[in-house]
Amino acid sequence: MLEGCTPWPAEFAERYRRHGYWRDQTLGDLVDIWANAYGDRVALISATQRVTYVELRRRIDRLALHLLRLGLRPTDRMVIQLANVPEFIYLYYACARVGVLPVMTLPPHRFAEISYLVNFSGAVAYAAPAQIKGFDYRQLARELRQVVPGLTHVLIAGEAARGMVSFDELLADPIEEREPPERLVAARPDPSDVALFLLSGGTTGLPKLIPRTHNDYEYNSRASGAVSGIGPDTVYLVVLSIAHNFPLASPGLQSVLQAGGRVVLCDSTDLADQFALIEREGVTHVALVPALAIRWMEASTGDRVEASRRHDLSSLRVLQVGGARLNPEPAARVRPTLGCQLQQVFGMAEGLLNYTRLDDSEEEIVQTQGRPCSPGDEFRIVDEADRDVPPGELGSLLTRGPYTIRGYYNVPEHNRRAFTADGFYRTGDVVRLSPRGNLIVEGREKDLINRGGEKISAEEIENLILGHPGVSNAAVVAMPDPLLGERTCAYVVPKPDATLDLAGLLRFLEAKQIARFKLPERLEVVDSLPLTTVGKVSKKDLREDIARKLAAETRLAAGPNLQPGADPP
Ligand code: OOB
Repeated sequence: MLEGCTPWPAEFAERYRRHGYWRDQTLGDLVDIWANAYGDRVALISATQRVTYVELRRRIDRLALHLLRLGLRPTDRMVIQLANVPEFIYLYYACARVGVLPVMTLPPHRFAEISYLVNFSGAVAYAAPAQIKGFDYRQLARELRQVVPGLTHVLIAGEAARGMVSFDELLADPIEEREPPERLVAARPDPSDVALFLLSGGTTGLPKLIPRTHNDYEYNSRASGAVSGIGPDTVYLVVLSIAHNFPLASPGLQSVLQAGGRVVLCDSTDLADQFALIEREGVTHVALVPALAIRWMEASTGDRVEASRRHDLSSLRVLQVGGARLNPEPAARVRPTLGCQLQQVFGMAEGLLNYTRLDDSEEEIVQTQGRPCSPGDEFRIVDEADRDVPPGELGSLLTRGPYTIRGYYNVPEHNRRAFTADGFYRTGDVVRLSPRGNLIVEGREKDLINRGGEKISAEEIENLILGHPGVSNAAVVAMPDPLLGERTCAYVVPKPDATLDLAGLLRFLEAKQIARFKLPERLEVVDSLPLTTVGKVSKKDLREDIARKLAAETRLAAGPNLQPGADPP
């Protein structure tokens, strides 16, 4: 196992193999298995490409040989920041074939996040688009190289700049005619070793890396596919960022390829484009965060539907919603408005995946976040002293199993807090059990903002705000939002004589080059921060304060006549 990663104890590994959870196949082996089993069936569809399983293997192998030729070696790390394009899939499996370890990042990440991840992972390679919406990733690559001389390889989807390599160039060069294919056999990694790193939701100041092995990640998608109705006739639309665990492997594109289905990549945030793809390709399955699911429902109901969005969505069978809590009210509207079945997904990049089952009762599907997808998953719901709470009562969720990590990469101190002595991961989620044994997510203990499924570490943003010359103290909390569920609110105590407004704070934070979704959307300037009895900032008080203020503002905006029963503001 790669240094800095925690393996499963031998008796667990033995058990996971005995039960058939782990098959000792690499993610790269899958590419061969798929090509042999599914041949000329269509595997992948994007705006510009239709690729069969055999062609998929050809492109992946070609890219894998090029990675070796460029000098990349097993366990080398590559930070990947690609959008929903075919190159992502080629590269992910090419890396898996030769043991190069992708570090999965998101297109909105900027210099601050990417440079940290390149450094922390010791990456020697970076893969990115040329540009998206006016942001030039080649410029980011140049800036990275100035601070990380070890960043030897830059791969660009689109037009490369000097000193960078373009995917088009590599994919057009038939290297397999010059290099013996045995090179790939020789480079095959150990299935029990790390295959990729996912990013953690982030509860501390700096993001942590989640090492996922070939064995566990293959099972992750296989077990997920089995409870999601994924089969050879599945047409799966990827609209969320492809590097997220949810669309990647939970069940995601990986389980669809395992089953011989079709993956349709959508790189547009425009609903009309998304709906047009559903109609054109006959999409059956899609994974969304609650905010996007709600937008889809609004766009397809009643008279408000614009002509451009009037598309036939009748091929949709399963709408998977996860990443943040979906309230029962929108959950109940999925079938009437979109005409398909809802499946709630409560998952985490660290492992455990809960799904409502397709044959659960409507009530269970609307009211709960499902149950673990593998019989090998273990979970406990515990009180502050790690004692099991009685069934049905609230507690924090602990878990371990055949696809749940035993430790983050290279953070031994943090791991002692994030895992129990017997290897359970402390999810930080507060849950209870429904009478039928499904989990209901009621809240969380971890200090983050879940902005429509995108996780923001409060501590990370607080540390940045504290660097502002006019700030004496700061706390960042979630404020309720009807669409995104939560947005970020910053409480700031200015230094004497300093004045501060949101625009000024944002200018300061933007200069730090962080992803825009992390920027606070409201600033509350206060004289002091409320403290708990032990002298820590009371985020609970702050969350209640901002929720109260927002509720009062909403009432005011609605006007007294519209809210006859409401309390006076
Ligand atoms: C998914 O993964 P992450 O790693 O971005 O975030 C995990 C956390 C969970 O611990 C929980 O706090 C929250 O996101 N969460 C949910 C939820 N799904 C995730 N909270 C309430 N209801 C849900 N349905 O978000 C993720 C990974 C794989 C599949 C789906 C989601």
